[in-house]
Amino acid sequence: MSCIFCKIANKEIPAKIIYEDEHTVAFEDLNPQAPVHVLIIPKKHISTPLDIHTEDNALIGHMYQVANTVAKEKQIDKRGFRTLMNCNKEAGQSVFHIHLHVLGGRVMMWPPG
Ligand code: DGP
Repeated sequence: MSCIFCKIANKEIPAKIIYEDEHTVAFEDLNPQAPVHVLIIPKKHISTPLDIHTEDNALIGHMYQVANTVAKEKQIDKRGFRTLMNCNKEAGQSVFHIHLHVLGGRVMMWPPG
């Protein structure tokens, strides 16, 4: 398995893990785009958002609950934060294991560009 985020989930390569449970891992982004930039991944390998199927509905909902936990822990919940998942090349997906970005700690621009 050559997927870098599977390796992080399996502790084969290091990451600053800030939350973990049976189904997900949350860790600091290596190249942060905001004062808070955390990635939430499922332990299950899913390549892109297009590969999310009905059986994953609870897992994806759970990832958003984890995002809320992370936002509260990082104290950006009341100020506001952005969650996003890029899909394929034109959206900027560079790691093909789905990940929910949690960004905060500064004003977010819109449109995102
Ligand atoms: P995306 O462009 O949506 O696929 O986001 C991928 C993010 O993953 C990007 O913000 C940088 C981050 N990233 C890539 N490789 C690593 C890594 O090995 N460790 C950590 N912590 N983050 C990584």
